[in-house]
Amino acid sequence: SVEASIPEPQREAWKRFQAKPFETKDDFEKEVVRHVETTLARSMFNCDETAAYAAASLAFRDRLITEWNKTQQRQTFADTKRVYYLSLEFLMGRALDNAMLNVGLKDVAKDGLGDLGFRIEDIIEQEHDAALGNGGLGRLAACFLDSLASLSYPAWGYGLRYRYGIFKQEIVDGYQVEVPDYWLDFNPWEFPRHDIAVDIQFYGNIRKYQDDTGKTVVVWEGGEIVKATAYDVPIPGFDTPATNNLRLWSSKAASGEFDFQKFNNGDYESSVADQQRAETISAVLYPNDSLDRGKELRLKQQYFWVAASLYDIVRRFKKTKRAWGEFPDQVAIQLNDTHPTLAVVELQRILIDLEGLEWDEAWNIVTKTFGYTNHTVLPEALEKWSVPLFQNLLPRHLSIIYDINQTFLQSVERKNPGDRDLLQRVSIIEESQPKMVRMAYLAIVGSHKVNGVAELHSDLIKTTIFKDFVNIFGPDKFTNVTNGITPRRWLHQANPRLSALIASKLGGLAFLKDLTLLNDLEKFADDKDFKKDWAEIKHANKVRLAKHIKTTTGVTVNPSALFDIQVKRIHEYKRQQMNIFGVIHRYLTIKAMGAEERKKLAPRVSIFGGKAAPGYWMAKTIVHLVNSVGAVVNNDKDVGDLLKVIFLEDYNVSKAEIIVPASDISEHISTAGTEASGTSNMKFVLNGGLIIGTCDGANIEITREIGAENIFLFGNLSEDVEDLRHAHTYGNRDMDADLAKVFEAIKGNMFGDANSFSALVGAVENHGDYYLVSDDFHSYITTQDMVDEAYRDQDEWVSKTIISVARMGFFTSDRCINEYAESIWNIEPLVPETEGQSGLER
Ligand code: B1H
Ligand code: IMP
Repeated sequence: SVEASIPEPQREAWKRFQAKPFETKDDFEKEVVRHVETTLARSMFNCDETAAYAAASLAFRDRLITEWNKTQQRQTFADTKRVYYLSLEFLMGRALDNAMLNVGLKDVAKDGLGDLGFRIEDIIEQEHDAALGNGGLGRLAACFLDSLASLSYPAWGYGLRYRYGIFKQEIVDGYQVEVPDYWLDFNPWEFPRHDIAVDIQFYGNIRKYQDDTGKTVVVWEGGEIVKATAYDVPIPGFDTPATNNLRLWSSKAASGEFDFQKFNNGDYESSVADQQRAETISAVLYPNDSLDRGKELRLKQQYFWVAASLYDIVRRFKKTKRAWGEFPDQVAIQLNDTHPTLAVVELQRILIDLEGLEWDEAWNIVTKTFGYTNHTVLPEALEKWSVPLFQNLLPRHLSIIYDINQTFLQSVERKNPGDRDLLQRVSIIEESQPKMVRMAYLAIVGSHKVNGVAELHSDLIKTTIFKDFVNIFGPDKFTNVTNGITPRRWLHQANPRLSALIASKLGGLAFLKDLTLLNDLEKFADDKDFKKDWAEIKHANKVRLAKHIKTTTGVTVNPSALFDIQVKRIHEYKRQQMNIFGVIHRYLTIKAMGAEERKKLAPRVSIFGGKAAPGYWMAKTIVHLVNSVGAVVNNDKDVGDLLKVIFLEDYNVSKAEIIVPASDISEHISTAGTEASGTSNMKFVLNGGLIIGTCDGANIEITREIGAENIFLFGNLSEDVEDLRHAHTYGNRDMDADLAKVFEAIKGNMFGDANSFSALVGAVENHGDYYLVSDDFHSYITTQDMVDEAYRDQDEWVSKTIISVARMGFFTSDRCINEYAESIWNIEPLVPETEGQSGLER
């Protein structure tokens, strides 16, 4: 064994003094005090909440890293296959609460902090979100890490350590303003690994020559070198000591500091500029959700991260001294969208240029290793890189891409002789001006499995954007894995009282690891006492959100009103514009009502939240309209509590944890066929809210699971979208009459200068209404009326929410990860002996 290679006395000393994770309150307090006094150099006289947060976090971090070391040793000894999840985004949110709950020591920490004079809630609040992502795609990656660790899979996440995460959103005079998110001031959750550093090459030239044996050798030389340094973030599993790792790369100038030559020549500024240019690579997360802008720096980020990660993965494999042919038995790599597709090319380059394998042997290894997940069919989100840009930045990779494409097209040609059209359609190189590299096609050709993220979406990619590839590779290469969410964060952590109530009925917290156990709740759907507790918890969550609304916006909302929530990135396809048009319609309707009619109306609070990409002007206009409508409606005495319109600033993961448990109804109303899955829809239902939505993404499977009687579906179906759009272009349609009245109100300056909103109105009225707002408007508002109607019957409503929660077991990310493990990665969990001993009753 490996252990035997260390001399006995040394082994003894290590064993004697090895770190022991704290378990008791006293030991926790001892750790906190030690960190306050030594790591933070403070004393009990100046230990404020920030310091207490830092010290508590460091105590947990130490504990996690000890378990992490053991987990790594266990995996190395067992010599198991590992999966590597490559994602440019990990939207982790806060870590302390999650670590305390997953490790099962939140009560210990609560008492310990209490002894030291602090309230645990205040300490948790000190943490800055780790917001290294835009929205659903990044949060999915974070939920996957939680499930991988909780299920004890040998898994690593690889990403970029952005100095600035997604910008902070401020609303100033009704407009979105972006403020940088400098989150690394103090981050107790990361371990810098200055010993793990990789040199990454850019630019330069390629030179070919024949070696002694006559073999052609290619070298990539010259250009510039940037250094990648690893920062590790431990990922605790729930109810298991298994602790995985998220490795984030940070960029630095290769010399370590700056160019001494320049410095000594007195050119201090330019030597520092070189340094800064290198650091720019990992400086900022691109804030475009579902939009590709083709910037060189973004391609640099992608290669930097992919090359560093592959170097690390290959290094780890080489330590096993296995033959290259066994690489796919040891390594599975998942591409989270096309952003890491260069990994396919980089691995091929390593194998042929550096390790001397033949092309075919190398390519066979590559395609067995990779899997590719597609997250969108929106054309503007499909990545393409210009060939000239590629040629300059990564000359060797471009030449390998040409070779991959040639081999691929030859095989297509053999099976479809003479079909020039087909060859052009599927070519990895688009013959445009300039030529472009189509990254999704490269990802498909370089992987053994391609998956979509919900059933409808996976069907759509097979019949639309990737249709030709299904014919070429056969249908088995394409599969579906419906997204999921971790119930640890999105129920247990975000909604502790609901989690406790459920546990009291199911005999413990085991449902958090087997969410189908929720099924047993269904028998309480008519239990009077249970329903009372259930409704009381929802109300308390609404009170909490109402307080947050009051402190952040100054608006008072009535917690007994129906809370109608749409929080997600602002995008035309997600149709926040339809929602706000519906709100205006409601406002006009109320204004036109008599006092008697008004009494019958259910008071409503319409809550919006989400960031617009800084360059997405139409999305920013939507934010502006929502705020402008709020300013009018919320100050209209005549309307009072019947309607309030709230825009919550700076939506992020920790705010979602307050917002999600407080919804009565949430909106998932994308144009059919545009939202690949959606994951917040799952979170809202799991927290006892109902949803109003279109037949899109995972809404369809949610309906299948919870029953059509428990969801408010409306709108055109995805199969009709194309025809409707076609009809619009030929002017064959009438504007919805209610929507026309809404537009009249906007144009009459009811919400301020109509010119500010003319693009939004014009998109529907005059520019083809690509997102079918007018087509769906009528069914949207009549369905909203049905929501009002249903909400009046509170008894029935509460039963519906209980039944829905009981049937949500399918949407745990644990199910999802098990599907990936079995059908794509071919990996097994490596369960530690002490797993499941933290006392969850089953
Ligand atoms: C999703 C993205 C995305 N799909 C490009 N595509 C990005 C594309 O920075 N970029 O360049 C960033 C993000 N994100 C989302 O993925 C889908 O829209 C959701 O429907 C889905 O639930 C989520 C997770 O699968
Ligand atoms: P969805 O697009 O509504 O399915 O939301 C996806 C998930 O991303 C949310 O549930 C949040 O956990 C997370 N998220 C955090 N910040 C944002 C944001 O600004 N926009 C969208 N999603 C966000």
